[in-house]
Amino acid sequence: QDKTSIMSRGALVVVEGVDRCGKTSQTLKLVESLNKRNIPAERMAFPDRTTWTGHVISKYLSDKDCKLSDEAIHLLFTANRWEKVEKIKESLNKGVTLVVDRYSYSGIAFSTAKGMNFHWCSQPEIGLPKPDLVVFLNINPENQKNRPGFGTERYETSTIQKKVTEIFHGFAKSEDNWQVIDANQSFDKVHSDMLYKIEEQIKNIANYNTPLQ
Ligand code: DGP
Ligand code: NA
Ligand code: NA
Repeated sequence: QDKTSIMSRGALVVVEGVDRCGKTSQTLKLVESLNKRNIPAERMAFPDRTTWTGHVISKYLSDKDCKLSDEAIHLLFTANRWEKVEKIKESLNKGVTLVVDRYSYSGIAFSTAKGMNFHWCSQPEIGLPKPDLVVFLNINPENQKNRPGFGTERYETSTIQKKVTEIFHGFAKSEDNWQVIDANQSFDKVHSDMLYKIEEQIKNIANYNTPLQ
């Protein structure tokens, strides 16, 4: 049998959570562990600050005098994801699993947290590849406070983060692809919990030949 016909596509795995929940180090470690197990995997992060839209987003986040309307910046964050769709599909079709640090859910949650309309915010996300699995790193506010402090970027305030947490909990209830991980545990325990969920997902895709939505 032709090798390509039995090769399964990669899994699209998104990791969500508030700032300082450990997403960056966990996503890096996950890719390392998957590769060690001979599962091809790559990390991706949104916003990608290296692209043209990413430059504007980075400026907006770091400079409070950067005046953009809420709608304009919301659409730029979304465009930053749309820029990567071809690359996402290409990787998955090659059999590479993608571990993505933030996605549409952050897009909707952070904008809704500042008072924008949830429905309006969701519309431009329609049509982006649907993640097979969203891992929500759920950390309680006391533990978030004890981790190295907030930087100076916009949104790094406890009011915003608290609202974002509530919106993420809403997704965890309403979306069928969400899994909640207790991010208050040790780094290694959080890692092994995440790895277990991801491997389970990869097996499912291989067994049932699940198409990407
Ligand atoms: P990060 O590089 O992951 O720390 O993200 C930068 C900040 O931007 C962080 O506070 C979360 C926020 N953010 C990430 N994605 C989006 C998005 O799509 N829309 C909005 N409004 N904020 C986002
Ligand atoms: Na941040
Ligand atoms: Na990050």
